[in-house]
Amino acid sequence: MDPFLQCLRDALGGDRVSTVPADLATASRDESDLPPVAPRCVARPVDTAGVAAIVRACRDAGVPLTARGGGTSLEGSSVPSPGAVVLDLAGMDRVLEASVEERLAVVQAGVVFDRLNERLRPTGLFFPPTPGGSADAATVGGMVATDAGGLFALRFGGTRRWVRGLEVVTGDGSVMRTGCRVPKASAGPDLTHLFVASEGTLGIVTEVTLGLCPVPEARRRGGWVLPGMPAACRAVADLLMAVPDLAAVEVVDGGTVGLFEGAATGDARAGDLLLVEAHGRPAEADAALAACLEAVLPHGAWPLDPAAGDPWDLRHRLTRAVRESAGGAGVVRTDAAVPLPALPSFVDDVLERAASAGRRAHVFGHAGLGILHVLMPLGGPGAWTRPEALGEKTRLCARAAALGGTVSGEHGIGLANREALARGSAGTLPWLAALKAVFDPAGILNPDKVFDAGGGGA
Ligand code: LAC
Ligand code: ZN
Repeated sequence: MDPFLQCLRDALGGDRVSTVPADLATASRDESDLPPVAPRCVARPVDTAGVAAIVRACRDAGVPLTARGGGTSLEGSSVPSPGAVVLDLAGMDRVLEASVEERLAVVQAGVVFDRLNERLRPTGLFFPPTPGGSADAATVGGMVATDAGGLFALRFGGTRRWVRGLEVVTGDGSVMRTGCRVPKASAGPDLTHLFVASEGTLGIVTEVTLGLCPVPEARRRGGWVLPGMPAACRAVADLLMAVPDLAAVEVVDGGTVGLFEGAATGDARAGDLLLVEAHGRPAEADAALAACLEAVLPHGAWPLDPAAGDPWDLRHRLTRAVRESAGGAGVVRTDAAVPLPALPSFVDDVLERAASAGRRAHVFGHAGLGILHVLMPLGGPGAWTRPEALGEKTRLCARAAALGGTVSGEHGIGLANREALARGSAGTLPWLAALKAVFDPAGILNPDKVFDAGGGGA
């Protein structure tokens, strides 16, 4: 028996460390289309002491460690580092506390987003960020690790805004608690949020103290067809002037809508969608929707056919639908964000270039935040070659950064965005690397992610 594996088994119990091929295969990939990397083993701790024991064993042996929540990363954050132990946190899924008075929950990192909100339902509170298409699998720990956003991040912010405190195991195996239970603190620099979006490179989040929000009394949804994606994007600033606290403003290009059989949008010119959701008291939400209608009409909006099905249901299924349309060949994607005034021309340029090259680009996203998902399928009709798609991704990320936006609005850096980060943030990377050395002196925590600009990435 490999002495390192024996050491992990001694720490956790034999049945909590697997080298079974099926387990290694599951842990070798995430929802990105990056090549799988089989880990050395999968460790399944049930408590913080178990996590700390695994971290210390990896530190002593110099073995990399990749933490895994729901495995829903789209950018390779949870693809194992070569030779890594995968630390599967799915077994740490308890809701330890929910306080209505304090509007907070204390949860273990492995609790799934949808399960948490189901558990919270009787309290009348919820944890708002809603990751598009993966709310049924994404874990709170993974959401913290990437500062996951989603459809309602426009009104409620991303995960970061709701994190009041953390329990973290750092790379030397120490257990640290950061933050507090109250919503506001001025007690020195903010260590809690240093770990948000760090993708398991600075520490392993084991417990999260989350602020919660009252469930809105009423939710009203509106949707229109717009004459082109640039027009849909131009309407966004007017919508947000009319109703600054809209919960969601989404756009979906007509080509992507067309992937759904029967998803007619009520007009032969069926096309580009602009979707909004307003929250509040019933009268407020109604008034918000009326104001939205007034704001979009001058942009040429016409109503959706109510018989054509729920566009929000379609919205949640876009990522998976595009993946299916690629027939297993994979998808290269971006989630770059640009300032709102640049959004119409950014979108126009993406679609124009794809059309003139005879390629299929699927463009949708959280337009209210300037976050755009551009998906380039590597199979099916209008497929891109991988080098072409990666070239276009590089160009779009550089353009977004040059416009004052960012290379990742919500999915994180992982493997697939690290070169773009390195190019766009050259001045800050040495400081980030210095921070990594403080929290992870042996360099074992997900070492090839975020900071390491070398090698490939797709
Ligand atoms: C979405 C995910 C992919 O917005 O971020 O659907
Ligand atoms: Zn998204």
